Amino acid sequence: MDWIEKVNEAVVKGQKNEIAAFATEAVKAGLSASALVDDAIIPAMNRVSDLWRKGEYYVPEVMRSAATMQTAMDALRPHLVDGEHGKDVKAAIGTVKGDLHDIGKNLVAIMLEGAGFQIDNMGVDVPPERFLEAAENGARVIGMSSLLTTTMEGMRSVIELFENSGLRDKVTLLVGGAPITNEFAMKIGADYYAEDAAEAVSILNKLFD
Ligand code: B1M
Repeated sequence: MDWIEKVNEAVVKGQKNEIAAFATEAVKAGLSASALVDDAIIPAMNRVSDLWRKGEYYVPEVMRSAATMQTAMDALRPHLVDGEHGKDVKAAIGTVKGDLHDIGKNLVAIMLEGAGFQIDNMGVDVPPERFLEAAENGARVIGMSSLLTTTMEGMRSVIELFENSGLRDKVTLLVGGAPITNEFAMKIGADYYAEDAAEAVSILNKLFD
């Protein structure tokens, strides 16, 4: 089994205790950290998302793989900094006010980080003002996640705040989460809707290459 396959399998299976050693050994063996992210880690998380959608993975498996991916990214970060992967684009991402779901949002954050974006992961239950503050501090992408029909309207409040602040044209507003649709995203005035983390990466990569 080569290193790409080994790291990919470890993320899919959630081998959190082994992954840092695998990633470090792979870099020592001559693989670039960016190749590991692009060819092993991101495809692994896409596989995890597929398994989740098919009902073959449940929340604990998804969380285990997400934690494994986070550990791999932590181990690879020193090798990615200033590498060919780095983009000079800050992206701030958070789960909207009242909502505590963060597994999908963290997946999006980690995969954007893997794609070279500088991530400000603001966590969960993020008040609208905090999104604006992130833009004032230089974020050019504002990502909002919501998993509840009772909190998704909070995205509209964030966008209204941007519209009234003079900063609306300075940021790309991306929204996602299980109850969100493209129609809803357009209705509230977001720039983009992404169905999953891979689509979020693909949209932002096209905008900031
Ligand atoms: Co909650 N929960 N939950 N929950 N929970 C749901 C969302 C629910 C659908 C379950 C159900 O009833 N079938 C339901 C919502 C119903 C609705 O609103 N219509 C629900 C409910 C009701 C609740 C509570 C109210 C339950 C209660 O207390 N009575 C409560 C609310 C707490 C709160 O937020 N204030 C609650 C609590 C919880 C836990 C804390 C127990 C836990 C969260 C743990 C955590 O996140 N740390 C939890 C969980 C785990 C779930 C389910 C089972 C799984 C969510 C998940 O992590 N999915 C969920 C049921 C379900 O979805 N089938 C459910 C895996 C993850 C990879 O997918 O987050 O969809 P997802 O992310 C995807 C995409 O949506 C997208 O990319 C990811 C994939 O790549 N995406 C983005 C997400 N954000 C994006 C942002 C982007 C782009 C794409 O750009 C910025």
